[in-house]
Amino acid sequence: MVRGHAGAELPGWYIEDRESGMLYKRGRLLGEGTFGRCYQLTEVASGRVYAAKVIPRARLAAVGIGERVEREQELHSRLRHRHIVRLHGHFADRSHVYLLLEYCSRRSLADILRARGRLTEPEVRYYLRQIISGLRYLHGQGIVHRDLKLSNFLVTEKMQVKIGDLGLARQEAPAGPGAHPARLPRALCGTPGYLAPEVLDRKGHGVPSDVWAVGCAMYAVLTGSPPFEAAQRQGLYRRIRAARYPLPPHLSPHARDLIARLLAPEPAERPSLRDVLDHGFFTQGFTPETLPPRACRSVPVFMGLDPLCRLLRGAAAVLVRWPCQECRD
Ligand code: 9ZP
Repeated sequence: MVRGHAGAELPGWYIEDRESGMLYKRGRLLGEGTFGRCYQLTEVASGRVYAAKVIPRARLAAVGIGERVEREQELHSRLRHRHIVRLHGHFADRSHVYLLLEYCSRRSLADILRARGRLTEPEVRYYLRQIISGLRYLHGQGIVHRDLKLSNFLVTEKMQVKIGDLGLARQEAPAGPGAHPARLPRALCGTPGYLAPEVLDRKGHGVPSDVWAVGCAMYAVLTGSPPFEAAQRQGLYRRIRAARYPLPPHLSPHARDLIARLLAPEPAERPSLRDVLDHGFFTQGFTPETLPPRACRSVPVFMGLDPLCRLLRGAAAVLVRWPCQECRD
C-alpha cells in the first residue's frame, strides 16, 4: 500500500477483483470526484478501458457517504441507454470501493466549451438532441437527475454524449411522469448556477427542474457563460427567481425563444422534453448526423453544406457524370 502526500491511501498499480478474478491496471488520474479520485482502469484480460471512481473505504465510513454510494450504484446499474453513462460493475478490496464506468475519451462538454469559447447552433442541436434523448429515458424510469451541468455531459471517442454522475439522482414515488416530487430536499443540492427557482424555494426538484437545467446548459454552450451569474449568492438567487439573464445579439430568434421557455420561472409553464424537440430551434435548423472530433477544438465545417464542397460535388457530377441519388438505377 502506497501512501499519498495527504496521507490518503493510493490504490496499487494493479487492482484485483477477488470475486471475479479480474485484474485491472491502473492508468492515469482523470480527476477528483465527489467521493474520491477517478482513474483510467484497463481490464488486463480484454484490454477494455473504464473510467473508475475509486473511493477510499475510510471515506465510506463517514456519515451518509456509504449509503449515497450504494444508492448511486443500485439506481445506476439498472440503467441502459445510448446516452446514459453505463455502470459496468463495482467491486471492493481491503482499502477501496471501485465503480467501473463507461470511459469517455473526449471528457465533457465543459472541457469542449472551455477550448471553444462557445458552440454553433447546429452543434448545440446535435448535443442537445442526445442529452434530451437520455434525459427522457431517465424521466421515463421515474428518475430525476438533479445535477445536470456541462461537466456531467461526457463525450465519447465517437463524439456521442452520455449523461453521467447520477450521484444526486432520485427515484420518484411511483406515479406518472410529471407528477410532483414526493420528497422535499433537506438541503440545497446541485450546482448553484443551475438551480431552478422552485428548488431555491425548497419546493422540491421535479422533472421541470431538470428541464430548467437543460435551459441553463443550452444558454451556456451558445453564449460561453452561464445564464445566471453574480458575485454574491443572494444576487444570484434574485436573478434566478426573476429569470433575468443577458441576451447576446448573436443568438437566433428560435434560440432565444426556446431558452425563454425552458427558463420559465413557473415550473408548470416549462415545456416537456417532447415539446422541446418540436420547437423551431430544432425543426427549422440543420442538425449534423455526426460531429468530427476536431469540433472539440475548433468550429467544425459541415461537409455537404459548405459552399465549396457543394461546388466541387456539382463539378464532379458534370465531369464524370456522377449520377445524383434520384437518377441512380
Ligand atoms: N483529465 C485531466 C485533468 C487530468 C482528463 O484529461 C480526463 C480525461 C478523460 O478521458 C480521456 C476523462 C476525464 C478526464 N474521461 C472520463 N471521465 C469521466 C467519465 C468518463 N470518462 N465518467 C463516467 N461517469 N462519470 C464520469 C466521471 C467519473 C468517472 N468522469 C470524470 C469526472 C472528473 C474526473 C473523471
